[in-house]
Amino acid sequence: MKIAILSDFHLGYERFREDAYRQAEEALNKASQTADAIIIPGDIFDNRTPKPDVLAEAINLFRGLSKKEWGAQVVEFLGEGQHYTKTPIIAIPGTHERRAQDVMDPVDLLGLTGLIVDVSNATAMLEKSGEKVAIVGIGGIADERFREIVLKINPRPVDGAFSVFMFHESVYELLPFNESFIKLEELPKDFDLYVCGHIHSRLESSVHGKRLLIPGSTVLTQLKSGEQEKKGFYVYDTLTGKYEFIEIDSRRFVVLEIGLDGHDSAHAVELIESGIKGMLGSDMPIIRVVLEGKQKSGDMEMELSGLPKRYEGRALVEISKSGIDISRIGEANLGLATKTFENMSVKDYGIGVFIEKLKDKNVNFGRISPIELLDILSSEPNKDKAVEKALNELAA
Ligand SMILES: [Mn+2]
Repeated sequence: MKIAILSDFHLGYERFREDAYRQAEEALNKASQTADAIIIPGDIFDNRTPKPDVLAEAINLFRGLSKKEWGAQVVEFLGEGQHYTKTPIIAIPGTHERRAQDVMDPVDLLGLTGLIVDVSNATAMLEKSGEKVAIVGIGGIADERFREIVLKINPRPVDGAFSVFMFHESVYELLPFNESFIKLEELPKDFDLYVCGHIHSRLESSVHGKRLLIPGSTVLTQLKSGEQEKKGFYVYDTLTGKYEFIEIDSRRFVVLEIGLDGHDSAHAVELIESGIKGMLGSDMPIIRVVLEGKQKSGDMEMELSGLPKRYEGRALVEISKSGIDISRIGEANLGLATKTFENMSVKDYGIGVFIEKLKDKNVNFGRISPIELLDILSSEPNKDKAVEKALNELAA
């Protein structure tokens, strides 16, 4: 049986809403042409309570596929919930869709429509000409609780079937930021294949001597340098153990690293602009400019804030100042009236103060940096919404 593994569509992701839809559509269509079944390890939606028009996007994506003649069919369902279709599109909710237990999440809802089969804490048995494949799923949950859930549920492969364990979690060896992440050796044993979502870059590893495949997201969300590769999905053949990564036509993303050391602000702005111009094309790329080091003199805050607007329609430009040297923040306590941070913008000064405060409070960041957190908090004019967004990111 050929199984396509597609993940993290993030439908409704505000910033790149059309990309999220179009790239999910392309991945699903391509997958349906090459595979007998599709499995989706989480984050179909960007939000746990998507608006009706986002739900409509998902319904539109899956409705056509449910009418297709598939190589495999769902023949049995075990565990929590039930299935309402034989169409072999099997999914779990991810961390972005997670809601309290016994409360409907949007993947439950898709399951109810009979467009997909939700295997959160359940197993779907697929069959194709006598060959059986079991998809055993655990829905996305806070990283620190996953270990306990695995022990409690104790997912097991199914005798006589090629068994796939599908989950949506941070794994310590792949993201060594936090001791609370599950380790590869702690994942349930004896499965034939392991499939994980959550991580937005494509990764391959092994668990208990078997393959672990992480296809990455179909849409760009984190703007990390590892996301510059083409997006796509895996197709795994259960009979041969062979698999391939199939690329989709995803929007181009480039990270431009610009060192500020020794440059005055006028020269630095010139460097940034010529870098951006070198990356332009007819495809309207997303360009993240990462500034590093310490500029010699001058303030370029004004020029920088005008850049995204200047390239509107030609590129989506984002400026990251997280690499700027703010080592002199300590001295800045002397106050705004002194000259000790004349080369530093008020925002950079603010970032320094923010980081110090967070350090005092021993905040556990998980996967996002203090600068990213500050960006989230300052991107939203409504205070409550900003806090909600930040908490969602911290929990993601
Ligand atoms: Mn995700």
